Amino acid sequence: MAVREILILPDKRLRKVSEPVKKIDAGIRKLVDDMFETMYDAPGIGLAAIQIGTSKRVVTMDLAKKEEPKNPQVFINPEIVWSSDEKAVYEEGCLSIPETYSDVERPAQVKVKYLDLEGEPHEIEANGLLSTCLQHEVDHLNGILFIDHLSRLKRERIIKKFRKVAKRAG
Ligand code: K1U
Ligand code: ZN
Repeated sequence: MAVREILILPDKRLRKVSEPVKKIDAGIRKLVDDMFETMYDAPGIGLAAIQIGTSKRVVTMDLAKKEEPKNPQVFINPEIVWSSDEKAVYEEGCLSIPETYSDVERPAQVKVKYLDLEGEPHEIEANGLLSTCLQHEVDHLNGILFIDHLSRLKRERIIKKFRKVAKRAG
């Protein structure tokens, strides 16, 4: 297991559409281990494989509160198959856009199809933080960042700030 480097805006790889997983093999299991190690180290509540530079449709998540036991969840090839008309607003953050938080409006409920690490298919209906986090992570798999849901002005301000930071860092 290894803590991997998290890609930061404006890294172009964050805009790639990730490839479906065809076979859950040792490489995918190692990727998932590294993703959990990286997510817990950050710390974060979710991570998409592309955030550590691997363009595969794999998501890790743990929404357990500090006082609760860990609840690691893996979603392979997650697909949103239904979204509610009802909307919900949640303040989102992103490990690839550090220290930046903004209210984002998304469908309140979603149904998501995915495979677990054994390749077994599942379908869940999510609401609350699970719904928000799943939508945020599926967006990552499609090259979409939460700032794309903000006004152009807010988005461009954030991108400009991160371009400057990247330029200073060389
Ligand atoms: O995908 C990511 O960048 C991870 C992101 C997930 C997320 C957070 C909030 C709303 C939607 C999706 C994060 O984990 S940001 C960090 C964070 O929210 C957090 C970190 C430590 C404790 C509690 C929350
Ligand atoms: Zn994110």
